[in-house]
Amino acid sequence: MELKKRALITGISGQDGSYMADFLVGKGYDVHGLVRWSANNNTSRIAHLLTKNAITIHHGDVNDSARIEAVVATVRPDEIYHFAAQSHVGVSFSQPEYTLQVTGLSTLRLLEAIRKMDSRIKFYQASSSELFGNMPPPQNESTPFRPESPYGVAKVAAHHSTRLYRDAYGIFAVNGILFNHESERRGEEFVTRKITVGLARIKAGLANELVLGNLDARRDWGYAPEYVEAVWRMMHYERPEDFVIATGESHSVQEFLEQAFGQVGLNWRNHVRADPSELRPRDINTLVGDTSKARLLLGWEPRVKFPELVRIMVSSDLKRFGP
Ligand code: NAP
Ligand code: G4F
Repeated sequence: MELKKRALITGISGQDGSYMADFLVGKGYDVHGLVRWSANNNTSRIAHLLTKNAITIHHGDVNDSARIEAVVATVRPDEIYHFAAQSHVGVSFSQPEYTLQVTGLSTLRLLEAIRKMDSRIKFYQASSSELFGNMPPPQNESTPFRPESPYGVAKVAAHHSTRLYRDAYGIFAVNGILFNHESERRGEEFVTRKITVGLARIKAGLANELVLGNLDARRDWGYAPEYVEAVWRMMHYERPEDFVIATGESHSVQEFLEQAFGQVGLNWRNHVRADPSELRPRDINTLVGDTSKARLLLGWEPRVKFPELVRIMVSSDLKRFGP
């Protein structure tokens, strides 16, 4: 009988970690997750898995090397999916050092644990289109990095650490350069979810306005559950390589507003106030991913496109706040 594969997911309580857990449980994996301890419940996105005892939780912070090594030694995973991060780009400007610690150095800590303990453990690094900054679109695996935020700088360090440990120690370590991906589980401080929650609150009479920053920024927004499947496919490709994952389309924040408010018959201009307090010292104008490599080598294609993504998120939040 073949033994179950064992995976360790850091950031399992976040958007991507929770979808990765769903996906791997569905594939029959023995799934373990790292969760930072909190006196308050921070596991709402994985509650459905916890109640079924479908996953095992280990408490720990990715800033704590000793704890990371202990968890890796206890779990002895075949695969590590490293999603834990301070993942908010705006917050990284006010907390740059902390972001570099959590988002940058945590990758090195995990890679060191693998190198010391068992270099056969496969490693996934949640790399990001933030690496590219304002390099001209479309961006692909050959586009140079020029990050425009402390978060982007931290992700560049993590990206190169992953590549270096692959080259230097032969570890199966891959970077998934994922463009923005959203869902009904997206954190409420990211612009798409801020819009759909804000809209649902306005519709329910709980708020009058929604305050946003740069409405001209263009992003390549995909649907998160599809992206974790791409992640799994790159972890099972014949060689460890880096892949861009995106939809190949970009839309502005204003287009997201038009689409979301339009779906419930409201005019966004009557409800949205753009405020300089929400602007960042630097921002990225346009991200559009070129996924030719992932299509060819992984056979991966995005299915949910922009209007459908907005519809999924709007209808989920309308249900949550509605009558
Ligand atoms: P998310 O929802 O913000 O999830 C981040 C996770 O990291 C949460 O589970 C959080 O735990 C955990 N975490 C934060 N600091 C930690 C610490 N010090 N120790 C242990 N755990 C910690 O992010 P996401 O959208 O799922 O993204 C997942 C990863 O992909 C991140 O690395 C992000 O930077 C990267 N990424 C995301 C996108 C995107 O569009 N979503 C695109 C490219 C790359 P709590 O629940 O306790 O906060
Ligand atoms: O939703 P956002 O905060 O996402 P951002 O900065 O693109 O970062 C996300 O995607 C990255 C991949 O490219 C990930 F690596 C990262 O972890 C994160 O998941 O902002 C999108 C755009 C920005 O241009 C921002 O300035 O929306 C603009 N925006 C306008 N008003 C706003 C707001 N962003 C936020 N969060 N809140 C606003 O009120």
